[in-house]
Amino acid sequence: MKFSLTIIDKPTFPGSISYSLSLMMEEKMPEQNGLESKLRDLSLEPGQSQTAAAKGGAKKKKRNRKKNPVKSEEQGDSNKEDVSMKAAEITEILKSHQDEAMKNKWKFWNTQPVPKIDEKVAEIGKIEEDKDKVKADCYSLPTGFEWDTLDLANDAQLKEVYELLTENYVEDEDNMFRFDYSAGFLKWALQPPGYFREWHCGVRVSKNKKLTGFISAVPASIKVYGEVIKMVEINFLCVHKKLRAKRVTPVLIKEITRRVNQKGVFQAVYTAGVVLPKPIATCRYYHRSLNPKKLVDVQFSHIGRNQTMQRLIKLMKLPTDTVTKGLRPMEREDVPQCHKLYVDYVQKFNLAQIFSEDEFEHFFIPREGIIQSYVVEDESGTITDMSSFFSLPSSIMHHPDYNTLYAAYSYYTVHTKTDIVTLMKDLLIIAKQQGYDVFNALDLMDNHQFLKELKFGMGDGNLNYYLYNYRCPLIDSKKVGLVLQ
Ligand code: MYA
Repeated sequence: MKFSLTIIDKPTFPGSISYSLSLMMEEKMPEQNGLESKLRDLSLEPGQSQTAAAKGGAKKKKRNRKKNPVKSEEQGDSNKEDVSMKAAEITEILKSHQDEAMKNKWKFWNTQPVPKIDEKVAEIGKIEEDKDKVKADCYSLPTGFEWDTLDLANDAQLKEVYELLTENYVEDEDNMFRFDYSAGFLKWALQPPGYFREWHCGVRVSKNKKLTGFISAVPASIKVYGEVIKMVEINFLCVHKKLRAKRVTPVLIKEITRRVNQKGVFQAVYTAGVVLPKPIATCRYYHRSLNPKKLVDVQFSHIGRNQTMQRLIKLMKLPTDTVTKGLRPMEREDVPQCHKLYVDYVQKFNLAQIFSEDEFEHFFIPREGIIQSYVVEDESGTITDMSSFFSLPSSIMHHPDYNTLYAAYSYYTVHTKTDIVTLMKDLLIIAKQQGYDVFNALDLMDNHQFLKELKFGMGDGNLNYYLYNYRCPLIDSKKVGLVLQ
């Protein structure tokens, strides 16, 4: 399919990042890294800086995406019976990446406890033993930069993280869309039960305190095949556009690793659009148009050659009302039942998050504009099914009429009694009623059972799953039961 394997077609590996700057930042002076001039740029007033960053972004971008706002085909992959990605297929993708990946020196990643890009992994377990002694002081940053632990309970600091991400975070490869996680979303994702402030790790310009880098970790119990391991989820790695390709990333990763190790945790899970050493699973994005006219207008999707706008609108039209009896928003009292339903259900996957009841409540209780969860309650008061989606808009960067693409992202769906197609169709209807333009889903868990039937189109983005300091054989997308924000 045209959009499905763009990473193969255009493998813009981190290898295309300049290797002339080969040393870690701590090993190099800022002058050598070209950071001195970057520092001057970063002293600009916020407004000026934003414009400059936007200009920088106009250059053809490295394919450095995560759950990127990707363009989709409207009709879906209608000839495919099984839309999920198999281990054999993943191996195929990785094989085609191998040449590129072999060219890449992985100067940083080769120093880390992760499998080599071409390594065949058959065993399951830790790569390196837990450290007895963890470095007490922070990794050094070049002169002119300093670490800061962000306090997301402080609205001004939360706004700084929001602004860094909204101006510099993940874009599609044509620089048309950029994720616009809301401040409320960031608090939801980054302050679950048991979170540590120290794991909200920022880099500032010393002189004007401008936030120029960020990385985060939150605690999570992750089931990998048969074992449940206390890990962290790493997310929201971001380096200001003006500091790109200067080896800031390895320092951020080493520092967050140190801070996590200090709390006695030595494994992590993370996702990225880029291929790094070495994915344990690769999932693919699918998109269901809810507002096809806007999606075509903003070039998120395109009308096929034998298609007209009118026909497309008709094709994507949804009923106005849901049909599942007993479908309603999740409430606090539902948590014990839903939690059990969820934990029982995810056992069948090889990669899954085992939420505690508190964590479950935190992540699933509806929050307006952030997370929506629905349950199906039968006549006896038993919850039989649940489904949820989170709200992750993207900025539309250069459009005269539209600034924001409203996207709902499928989170977790557990179905025991209700047919999954019926349940998800109702979720699409709800998302449409709430004003979303598109409903996105990965081909993981049981999602392959509804994607085709409900007219999801295959996107051009893959999402790779990784473990840090833990190895395991490749996992089919159908056996992935983990959705990260
Ligand atoms: S994925 C989302 C990542 N963020 C974005 O895509 C936002 C927009 N882009 C940026 O902000 C920058 O381009 C980033 C790279 C920061 C991505 N994950 O500083 P550099 C390697 C890991 O010169 P830049 C998410 O949040 C690259 O291969 N490594 O590069 C999960 C090279 O290493 P090597 C990456 O382009 C994050 C080195 O960085 C990524 O200026 C999980 C170059 O550094 C990437 N997405 O900045 C992080 N992209 O020499 C890992 C490039 O080896 C966590 N690189 O090729 C590991 C677990 C840690 C905790 C462990 C606890 C126990």
